[in-house]
Amino acid sequence: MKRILTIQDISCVGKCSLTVALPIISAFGIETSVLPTAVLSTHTAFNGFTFQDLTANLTSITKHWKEQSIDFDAIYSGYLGSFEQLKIVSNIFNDFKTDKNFILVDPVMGDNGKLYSGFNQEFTDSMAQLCSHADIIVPNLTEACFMLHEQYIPHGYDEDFIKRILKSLTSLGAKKAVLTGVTFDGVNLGVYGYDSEKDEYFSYFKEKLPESFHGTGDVFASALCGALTRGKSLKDALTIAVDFTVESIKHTLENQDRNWYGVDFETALPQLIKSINK
Ligand code: PXL
Repeated sequence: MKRILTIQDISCVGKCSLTVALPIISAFGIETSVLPTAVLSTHTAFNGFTFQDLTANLTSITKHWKEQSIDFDAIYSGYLGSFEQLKIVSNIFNDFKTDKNFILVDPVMGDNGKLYSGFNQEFTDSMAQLCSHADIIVPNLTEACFMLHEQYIPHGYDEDFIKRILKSLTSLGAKKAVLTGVTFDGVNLGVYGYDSEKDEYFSYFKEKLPESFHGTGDVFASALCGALTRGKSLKDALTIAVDFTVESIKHTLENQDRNWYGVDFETALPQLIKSINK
């Protein structure tokens, strides 16, 4: 069985980071190992969340894994809360990278032109450095613009702009970059990817749904990492991950009792499992 290591926080309530990555990667029939970086009562969009930093535990955990000769088919990092954690995760990449596995970095820092609570430009610069060690990075346009010191444009950009951003992202050092939340017409929303080794672009769009929700980036990145680990091509993996994210949002919109803080990805899991085994 394949094994993925995912490094991100536990937001106890909030349907994001580890509480999303674990079930989604497991649904792919992949063992999920976790390195929790912090425990928050909720994600940071709630008022008054608590935050217990786990930085001090990270190195002893990974040292033990080394002693036990544990390795991974992919390493996937998400939300990271401090400069020190970025440094430690970069060391973990060094220690656990092999020529058979890949590293996926989701530089979770913001959305809609704004950084999440606790982040600033200096942090996005350090995250850009972490991205240079990845095989594939999956920022949204906000995160990409902060990392590249580009003006964020909410809409009205064209394909040339997106292609330029993607090339700049791969110049940071990652071999492949995927931009999420791309829309040229406000009607269709999707992803645009670039493989710098093959000099190939990919895009995949679906009709934009009327509402957006927290945690969809984590749903997408977890599904993408799972699909790639199961051996899908980047193009097929992107299709699987976008379809799953859109299905999750659709189920959420159909749910009268939906909560505001996350998507009902759970209801879309059976379909995801079918799409992987097709
Ligand atoms: O969904 C990304 C995410 C992950 N972890 C924490 C967050 C967020 C987004 O706000 O606050 C703690």
